[in-house]
Amino acid sequence: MLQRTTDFDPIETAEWREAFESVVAQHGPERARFLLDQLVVMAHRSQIGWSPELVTPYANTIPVQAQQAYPGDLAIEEKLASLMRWNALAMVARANAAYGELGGHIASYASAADLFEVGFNHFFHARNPDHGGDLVFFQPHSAPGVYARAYLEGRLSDQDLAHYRQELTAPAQGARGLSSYPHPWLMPDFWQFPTGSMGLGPISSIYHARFMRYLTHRQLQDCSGRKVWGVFGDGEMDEPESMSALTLASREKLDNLVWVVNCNLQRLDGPVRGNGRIIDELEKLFRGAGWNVIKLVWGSDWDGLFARDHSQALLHTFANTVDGQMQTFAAKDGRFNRDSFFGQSPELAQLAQGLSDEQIDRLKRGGHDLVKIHAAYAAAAQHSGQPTVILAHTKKGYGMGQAGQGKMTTHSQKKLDDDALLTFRNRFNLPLSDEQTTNLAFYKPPKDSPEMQYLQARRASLGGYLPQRQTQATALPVPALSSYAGFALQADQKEMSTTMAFVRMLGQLLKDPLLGPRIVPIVADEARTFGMANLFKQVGIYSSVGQKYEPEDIGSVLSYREAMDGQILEEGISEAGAIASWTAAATSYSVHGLAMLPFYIYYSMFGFQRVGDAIWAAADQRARGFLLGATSGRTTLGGEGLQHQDGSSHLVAATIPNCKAYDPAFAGEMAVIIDQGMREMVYEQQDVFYYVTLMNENYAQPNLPEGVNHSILRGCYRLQGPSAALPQDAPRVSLMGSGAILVEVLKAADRLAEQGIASDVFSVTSWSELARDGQRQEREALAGRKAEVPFVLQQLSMGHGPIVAATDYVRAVPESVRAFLPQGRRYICLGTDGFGRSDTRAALRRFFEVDTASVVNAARIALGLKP
Ligand SMILES: Cc1ncc(C[n+]2csc(CCOP(=O)(O)OP(=O)(O)O)c2C)c(N)n1
Repeated sequence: MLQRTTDFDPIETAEWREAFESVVAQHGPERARFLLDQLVVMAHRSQIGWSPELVTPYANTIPVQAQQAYPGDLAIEEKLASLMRWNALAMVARANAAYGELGGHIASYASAADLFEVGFNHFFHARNPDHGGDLVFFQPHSAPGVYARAYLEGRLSDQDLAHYRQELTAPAQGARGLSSYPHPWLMPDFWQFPTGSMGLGPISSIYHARFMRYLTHRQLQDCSGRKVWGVFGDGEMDEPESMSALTLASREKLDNLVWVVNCNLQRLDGPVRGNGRIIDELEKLFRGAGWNVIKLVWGSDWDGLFARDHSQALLHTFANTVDGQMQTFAAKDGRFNRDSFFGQSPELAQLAQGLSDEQIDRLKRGGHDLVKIHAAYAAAAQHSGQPTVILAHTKKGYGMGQAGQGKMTTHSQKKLDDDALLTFRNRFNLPLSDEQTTNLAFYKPPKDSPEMQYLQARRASLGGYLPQRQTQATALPVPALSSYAGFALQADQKEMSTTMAFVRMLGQLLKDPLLGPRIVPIVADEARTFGMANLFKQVGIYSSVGQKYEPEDIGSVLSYREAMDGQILEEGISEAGAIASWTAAATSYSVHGLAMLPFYIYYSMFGFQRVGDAIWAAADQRARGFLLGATSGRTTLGGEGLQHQDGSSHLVAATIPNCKAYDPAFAGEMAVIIDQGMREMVYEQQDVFYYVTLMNENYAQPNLPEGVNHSILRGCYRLQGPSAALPQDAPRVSLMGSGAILVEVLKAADRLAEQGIASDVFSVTSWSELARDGQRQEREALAGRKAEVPFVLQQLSMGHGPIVAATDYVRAVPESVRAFLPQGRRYICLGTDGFGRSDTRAALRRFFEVDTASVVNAARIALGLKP
């Protein structure tokens, strides 16, 4: 907004202006800022109802005179960018010409190409022995552009490009298929950060930047001099995750973080803010959140127009032009824009005099001008004390002409007709014959051509190619189980909850001289709930500024201690933030070459259910770490009711291929699982992560039987056989139980024995591992290969008669093993389907029919006895 009210005394206004200009001219900007600050204080004091606008005029933040000389060869860089535009376009169009179903995007990269290229040529530093490397998050549907660059660099072949989105068919042609979006799971030596689900890239980039500070402050690795760059969409900024950690970034002064928001004003269906201006909206939002904001709105051709525009007609007009209209200007030609834009006032028409229609057509937006982009990136890179966002104004489908530039439908355009292709070739001066163009031939200049040499030299000076995912990290030894979990293995019927046991183990592990410092405990404001307050004192809570206050509880053994080298990441009430934080730590082995081991403990309901997509992305990123779903179980968390009682997380966990999920009943079982998880993740360096549910119910913890460790890890073991007091021919059932419900099952076994019924009790530690094993064996058999007997079948064969399974999760969880049980034995599943509610555990277990009496009843019915 340029002015708030009508100017009724222009002479007075002019005097104020002149006074201000003379201060700037004579005493410089610092003095000017000082005076303005004074005026602001006065304005607040006199309560005139004024505070400065957060939005600046619709123009570049960096004035022309502050631009550095361009350090590169503009002609060559533009030529290279044009080639990448072409190869990216050809890649998508070819895939869709062959198979219309493959999809892909042309218009997004067309808008982002220059933003990427300035980064690649001048800023994005690769990791090599001398430099830890920058982290770069790419807009997902611009992936073809990143492949197009890797092709010119010689990292991908013609054949690879020809197999975009054909990961399965490619190998038969001697090619590697290229994944649709950045997926480290699918291209583990290439992509580092999955961004395909909008909003997760932005929040993840913030927590990665913060984690680099954490590593530095804890003196584990010096990450100074490294940056996190993220190119995101303006539509993407609508996702709550994109926005939710902005203040964390500014509070933590993350000047190692630069976001470039590609403001092409469009999203998939239409304009992002047809009736407003997204750049202004984002400017206010980011500035309000404490970020350094750089508007990159107009290209260099506009500099002269602004300089001649003494009446500020351009700024007035922009202030009254909404994005929907701006998009129409992008979609139309110079003739139209002369009439419709410059025709709006005599002042504008005068500015356009001397410009041909073609020149008007080619007036660039800031995000397409290498010089302006460089100036913005350089300013962002040098800025200290705040994260920076660059709001880069671009055109969606830039250069696609009538076929797509600024069109409502451009996002989904995957094909261009011959005329459109030839126009594109001419527009970007591509060295292609008509035939090559209409055949969508990929183009790579000879190796010794100046442009290829330039391209290689630029990357060499920035440390190598990027993106490039690395995996070397020194393996960490895991201490002996007995050294930290003896109390759990030999629990001697002591009463405790598995949560208490876990926290005690964690406290011990943190003391291990080698592994301890690499552990990252993460909580989302529930450390006290889980009994972890003692860790505040023991290892401290990470704070980038230490502790500037005397805590209320100073002197107490559990006092709240924040420290620069604190180890706990206390994320506050943000599960989205905490899981992003966990992901940063869990991928440190790859991103930083330093294995870290995060334990994120949270209310189990607020994990897979609340941030399931973020966990899916972490799985894609090959995270290694522990997720601990605490206060778990629909009936075990008695009083909290419908939105807290988790009955489904194990169902979702089972769908993530590299997630191993366990629901142990006993502290000893849990210890064995944690031990194995640590071994697999930090010692053997497997790309798996563990989900373990923990309960808050106190009950007697038995000693772990001898020789069951292997079975615990595979998913179940026989905990006890039939009572010796019963006759050999007594009716017999098998009872399976997991988590806290195993305790009900054990009581049911006693009750049944009193009724003359024998039982074998199986402790199920992981339904999903049992089901996976069964499915694996079945696939082997179907493929005509030798299959083993499913593990659950092997185990159950130790018992006889019908089988009753009971869990604190929905029935679908135990149902998942039905196909792999011994034949001819009836299988009844008891679970907690339905909405949770508040009451005592006993009442809830009665209600959901997973209590002792329900197990007894199911066993009798299965045996054909009266209830
Ligand atoms: C969570 C999520 N929702 C929806 C989509 C589908 N989608 C992919 S790209 C896109 C539009 C992106 O618009 P914008 O962020 O403005 O980027 P542009 O392509 O315009 O540069 C949408 C809705 C997605 N990938 N992720």
